[in-house]
Amino acid sequence: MRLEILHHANCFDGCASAALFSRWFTERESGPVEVVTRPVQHGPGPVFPPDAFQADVNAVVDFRYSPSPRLDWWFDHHASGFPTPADRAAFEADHGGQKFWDPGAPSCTGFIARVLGERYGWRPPELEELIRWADVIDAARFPSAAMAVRLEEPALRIMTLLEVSRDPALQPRMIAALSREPLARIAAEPWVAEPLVPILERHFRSIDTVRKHARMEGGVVHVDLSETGLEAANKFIAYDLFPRARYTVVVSRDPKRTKISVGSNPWSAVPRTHDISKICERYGGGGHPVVGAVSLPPDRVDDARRVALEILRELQDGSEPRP
Ligand SMILES: [Mn+2]
Repeated sequence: MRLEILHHANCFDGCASAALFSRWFTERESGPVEVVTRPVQHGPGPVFPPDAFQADVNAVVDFRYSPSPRLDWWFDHHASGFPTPADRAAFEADHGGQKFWDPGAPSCTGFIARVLGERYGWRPPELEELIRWADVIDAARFPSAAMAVRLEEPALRIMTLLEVSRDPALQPRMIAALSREPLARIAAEPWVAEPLVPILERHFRSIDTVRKHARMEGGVVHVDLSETGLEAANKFIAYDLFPRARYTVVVSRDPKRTKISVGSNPWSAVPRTHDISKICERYGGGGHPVVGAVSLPPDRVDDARRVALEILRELQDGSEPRP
């Protein structure tokens, strides 16, 4: 039997979700299961590859819903899990008991663990560490910005490699490892530790780049990385540099898209008053109440800057959240 899992790409929670689900599924099946995992990325237009949902069993985890009749299992926790009202209606009308959505869950991994525990009595004690870290990472519940910037814990090193690496072999290999090995052992493997050396060097250099291009206005840190050659930066650097910031708005660019990333400072003394997924949805993006993003084609940097400025003004002190 062939199981294909589509998961949120370059994301610790997406990969951990695929690891957890594949572990449960293969333990439950009596015969051999060939597990194939495929990363999928948010973006403008159709997001599922045309040849998706062709396996014997098809699953989507930590990623948006598809009304395809060939989708067998679905778990997601994104507030923007349904691209259209018709998708939402198709989900509501599905009573097969294999599609699950909880926008309040801190991570999709934790959500899958809860559902499989409650429904099937499945509790894998050796994967508790993975589930706990997915909750910490995906909900940005780090005890400090410094921890999220120093990247010393094995889970945070794995997170960094998954977010940055463009090696197509990495995510399937990592998912297989996450489904059965402790995080410290995985992080010490040469195929993880070696590619991380230049990535961590770049990360520590990127702190300087962010410092140079960041400014804080009205409690919002605005960073424009589009001309720096830096495709992305750890989102907590800004909060480590500006502990009093409430929000960040970052413009970045890679060969495939221009992106506006919006975040709220989890350590802010002043509570968050805006729903970031709602703001991003107005520009065709999405995410969670605490963090979200808008993607545009790579040549629309000027539009991205304009969108970033509009979001910046909306988030600044003294401006009221829009209804
Ligand atoms: Mn997630």
